[in-house]
Amino acid sequence: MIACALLSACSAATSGSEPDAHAEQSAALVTGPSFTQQKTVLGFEAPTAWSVSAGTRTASGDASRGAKAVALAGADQAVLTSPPIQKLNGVSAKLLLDVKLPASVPWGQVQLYVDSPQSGIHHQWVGLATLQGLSGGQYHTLSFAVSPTLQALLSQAQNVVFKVEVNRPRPTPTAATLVDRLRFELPAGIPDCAENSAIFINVERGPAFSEALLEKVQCRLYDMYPVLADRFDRQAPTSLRLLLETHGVAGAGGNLIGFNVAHFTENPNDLDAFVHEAMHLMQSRYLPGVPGWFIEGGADWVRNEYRTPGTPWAVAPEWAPGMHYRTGEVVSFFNWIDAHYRVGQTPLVEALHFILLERTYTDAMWVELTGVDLDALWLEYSGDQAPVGVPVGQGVSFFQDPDYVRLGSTLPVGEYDATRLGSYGVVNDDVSSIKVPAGFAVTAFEHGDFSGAQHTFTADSPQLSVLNNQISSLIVTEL
Ligand SMILES: [Ca+2]
Ligand SMILES: [Ca+2]
Repeated sequence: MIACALLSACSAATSGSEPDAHAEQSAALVTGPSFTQQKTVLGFEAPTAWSVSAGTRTASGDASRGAKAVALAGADQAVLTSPPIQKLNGVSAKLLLDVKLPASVPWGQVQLYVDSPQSGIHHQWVGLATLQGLSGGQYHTLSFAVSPTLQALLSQAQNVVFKVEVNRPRPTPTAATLVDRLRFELPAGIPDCAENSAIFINVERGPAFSEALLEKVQCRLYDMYPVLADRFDRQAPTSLRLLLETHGVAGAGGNLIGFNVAHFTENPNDLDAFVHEAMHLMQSRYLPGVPGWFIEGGADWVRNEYRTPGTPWAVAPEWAPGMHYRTGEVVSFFNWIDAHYRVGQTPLVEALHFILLERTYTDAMWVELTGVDLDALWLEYSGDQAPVGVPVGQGVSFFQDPDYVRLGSTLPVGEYDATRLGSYGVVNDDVSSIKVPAGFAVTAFEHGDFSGAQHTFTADSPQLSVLNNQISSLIVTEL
């Protein structure tokens, strides 16, 4: 199943306030499977998770990669010890480490060890790299060869501990040596952002696309997919397929994300669309029957949470005519629910997400999570302005799918342009069946302003033979 993100991924609305970018959740140094642990630990993004044998180790913002490095001071010799990493990814023939000395040293070296007693690795020496001759004040990359035997062991090992032993004379007691970015060397052609990643992206090339932009696309996924997987689905796929395509905007399902090269060539700042698509992969295990608007709206909500500041995509800040939860634009609605009905609790999207991994969707879930039913929430959110339809049978009913499946709304006599239809929850260009009670008729139009192709329906139509998925305005009359 490919969840298409046409509506949400391509709406680059510039109006409205720009919500603060959500501070990315600090990656979990947790027990249990983690998509972000290796990157966080070996990238020294949580430097204090490493222990030190002598002197001090503090977090430094002077990083060679990411936001943080570890600063060692106060001892000529110190051993940094990592917390255990549950499962190593990307094991290769070379380990690399970045080191920055305060000044060049007459002697010194770094030695690397690995340890995983439960996997038969007992304080195994990996190698030594000299610090002698390196200039101070800048990062240098040290290299340690990993033997084929050790590679095989590490690929299977659990709870691997890294030890970095640093020996060098200190120019002054307070001058710090910075250590950052321990990683396995990546195969040629894989962007740096993939280092220490728990996922691997297979790019399936198609139409021509900028290589620089393709790397940015991959990096947005390498950065964000593991964060989303840790938060939303620890069982999410670890091997992704990235397809270059020529249609739509982007879509995702299973372990696949496709995107239209033309859209991203024209909108190179729309990379957060890949956060939306990555969320769709977290939603892949939903039981059937989840409304499409929640799948799209939930992915939009997540995209908004991790939004890149300064990019044009923005959510509508509040209800406005033309909006209905069924037609999209629900991020502010979800935030409003959190602020009014879930104070101090898990956000609604996150809570409902985990329920949907276990149970078939029902409208009663809104009552379960908020105490109020969905339409009542929507009405309150809109300040009692959201129009509501009439009961089925007292007007013409419009459904998104054939055979009267997925009711949009039942509309009384009146004229409904595109905006008004949207306010009632009738999704533009998606009506596929209509129920017309005796005494009613409806004239439907191709365009939103009562123009273009038109057709008058005077009886039930379980599968529209004209204007299927094309209706954008309509006039309901009583005969
Ligand atoms: Ca770092
Ligand atoms: Ca339809």
